[in-house]
Amino acid sequence: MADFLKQGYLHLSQYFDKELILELKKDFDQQFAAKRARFAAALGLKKTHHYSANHDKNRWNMLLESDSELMKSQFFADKRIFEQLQVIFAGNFALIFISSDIAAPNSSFQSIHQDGNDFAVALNVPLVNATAENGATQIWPNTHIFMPDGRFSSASNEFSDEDIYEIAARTVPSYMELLIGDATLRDLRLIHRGTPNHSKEFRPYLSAVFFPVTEEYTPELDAIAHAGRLFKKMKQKALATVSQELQDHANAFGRIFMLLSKSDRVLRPIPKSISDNFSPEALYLCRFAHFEDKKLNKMERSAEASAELLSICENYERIFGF
Ligand SMILES: O=C(O)CCC(=O)C(=O)O
Ligand SMILES: [Fe+2]
Repeated sequence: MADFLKQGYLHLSQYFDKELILELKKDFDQQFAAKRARFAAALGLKKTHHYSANHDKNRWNMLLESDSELMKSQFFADKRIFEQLQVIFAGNFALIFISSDIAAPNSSFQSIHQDGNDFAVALNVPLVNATAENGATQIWPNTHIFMPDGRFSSASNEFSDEDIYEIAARTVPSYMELLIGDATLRDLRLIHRGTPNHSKEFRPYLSAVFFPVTEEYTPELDAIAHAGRLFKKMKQKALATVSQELQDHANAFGRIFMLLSKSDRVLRPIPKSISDNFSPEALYLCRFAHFEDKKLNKMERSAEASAELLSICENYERIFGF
């Protein structure tokens, strides 16, 4: 724990059962192959290949399906990790993204970045051994905060791109090298970048992302439905015009939409067969998700949160010319 607060990440060595991770990889591989096939079909490509991707050059980001072994496993609600998160957040928090990051063969260095200026924590679980050879993420330890006294703070840090390059030049990065069974907790403010995958296989990390929650309400259902339709239209237009810029805008909108909804499961409700077996920790973490089991959809809605979401929708409607 002290390591997490000081370095901005915590390496959990041989934490998950290796057999479990290999089982989860089978499910992941199916979901990912289906996603690439959908993507290729939308682009009119005859077959899927490594050179098309939805995120960055040869890099993918994929939300995990709700009706899947990955969800059933509740890997994101491991009891000991949950207890660590309770200490780290020291208040309410929620699981907002149940996702994955994939470096495909021939990925390149990303620009050095933070995933956000605001404090949040990602749980990364590699589904293969991740090495400098196959694109393990590079991180700059202790860059999540840059206070003169070096003490942990969960305040936002408003680094500009120039700040990031300057800070990165002052400290030495390390590769997030992980074996199957390992996991990492990573402060999203930590400066990092994806690196080239020189191997012939994909390098997937499961990425569960937890955010602090100060208000226990979300936008109203009609605002969420409107944003959901808009998001779909944006992705269609980005694909149809093969525009990286529109793709980036659509990705950014999706992220804001799900952050304001406090769950990426508003577009992919969790089936009853899955939630019936959810632990108390999983139910707490996913309390803003939409569930097939109506009695679990009990969060408060707020007109103010709807107005915020709808005004962001209007901005993006302008960008996309809808
Ligand atoms: O998958 C990786 O290695 C890192 C990707 C990443 O940092 C990002 O896309 O924000
Ligand atoms: Fe990142």
